[in-house]
Amino acid sequence: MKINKEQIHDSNLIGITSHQENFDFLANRLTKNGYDVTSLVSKLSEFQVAIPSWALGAGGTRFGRFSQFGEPSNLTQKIEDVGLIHSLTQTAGAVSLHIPWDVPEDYKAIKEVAYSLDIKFDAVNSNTFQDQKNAKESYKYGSLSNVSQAVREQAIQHNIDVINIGNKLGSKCLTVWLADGSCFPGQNNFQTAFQNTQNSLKDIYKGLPSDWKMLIEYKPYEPNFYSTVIQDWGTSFMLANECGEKAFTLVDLGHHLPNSNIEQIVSILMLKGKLGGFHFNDSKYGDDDLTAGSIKPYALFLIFNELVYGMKNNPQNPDLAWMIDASHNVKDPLEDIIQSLEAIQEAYAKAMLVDQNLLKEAQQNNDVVKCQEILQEAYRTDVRPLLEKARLNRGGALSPIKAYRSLDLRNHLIKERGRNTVATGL
Ligand code: RM4
Ligand code: MN
Ligand code: MN
Repeated sequence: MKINKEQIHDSNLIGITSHQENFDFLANRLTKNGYDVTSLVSKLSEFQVAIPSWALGAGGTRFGRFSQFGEPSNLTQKIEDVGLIHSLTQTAGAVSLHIPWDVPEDYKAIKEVAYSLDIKFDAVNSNTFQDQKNAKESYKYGSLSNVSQAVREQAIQHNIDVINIGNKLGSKCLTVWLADGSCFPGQNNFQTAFQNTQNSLKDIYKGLPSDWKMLIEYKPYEPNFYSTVIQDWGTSFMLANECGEKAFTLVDLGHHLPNSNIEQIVSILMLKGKLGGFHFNDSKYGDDDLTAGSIKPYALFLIFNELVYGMKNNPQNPDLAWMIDASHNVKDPLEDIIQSLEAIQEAYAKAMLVDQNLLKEAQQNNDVVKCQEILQEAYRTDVRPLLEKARLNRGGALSPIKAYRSLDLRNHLIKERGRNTVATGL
């Protein structure tokens, strides 16, 4: 299912006057304070975030899963869902595939669907945390770290296969997240598990095309509850360094122990030129995969403050692969993703308002109060009219959620696909 520009345009009519008033008010104020509003808006328009192919259906927990109805039941439909989100938000111009959940059957056809919707193929993700159909070896006791060479070889080969699939689609990046670890003390030899992982990653790295990147994602626990081989940014950073200059660390916001200072991690990785990618979500306790900005919006802003600083001051760091990595147990997945995109753009816009020169001066003078004032002045600014303008300029919706609802898109999807369809994913 597709929506056209006219439908979006019509849905914008209701709010357009008050948008213009709000925008003029904010733009005047910002211009008076020395900001280049046109450039802020165009930076927001350029900022695109990939949607993971596994987040378009309902997510479940180990206690069960409740369908959201009308879910995409094949890759084409998943890309069409990303297309819907992108038409409304103009911020989701890429999809990130998880293999083997989403192996294309007909590459040419899939590419055509994606291009017709202005969707690119971002990082491809390997999966060695589940056993694959008809696989010879099992990942029950780990994949790249496994004590068995045969298991490690199968997992390495899977990653190479994923690179080949990505290559056919125009992707330039492989993301590796491992569930490997142990549930009980003594189950694993930490050093052996680490060394096996390092060697396996190096083997995968050898298969990486020259213009590709490899992103190594860390996570402290789950599904293993005693130890995880790639448990934190330091471990990922070490492994990326061992692999080489095309390997980087990927930060998933939900993959930290409570109260970790993620903005500091982001900052130092960028200084070292090793931050490669980002998975957005929010959490209260663990890897909750909730809507970005729904629980700790100030933390998201502080993270973006470091990202904006790094993108300006750290040319040694590559362009980042941005992705939403969320799961939707109780919300319509498309609405949830739209809310995440809004929160991401909002945090980005606010971070761009931080007066870096003034902040530096206040830091030099150890003026702690002033430092806080500068950050909070930016954070407290209602930047939503800038986001609206960025969307309108590209033919998107003034309010993507309102448009999604007024166009009754979920019911159209249910009519088209049926009620009890189930998307592949977790
Ligand atoms: C993991 C991790 C990975 C994602 C899987 C589905 O917790 O966040 O990025 O691919 O979940
Ligand atoms: Mn992730
Ligand atoms: Mn996760």
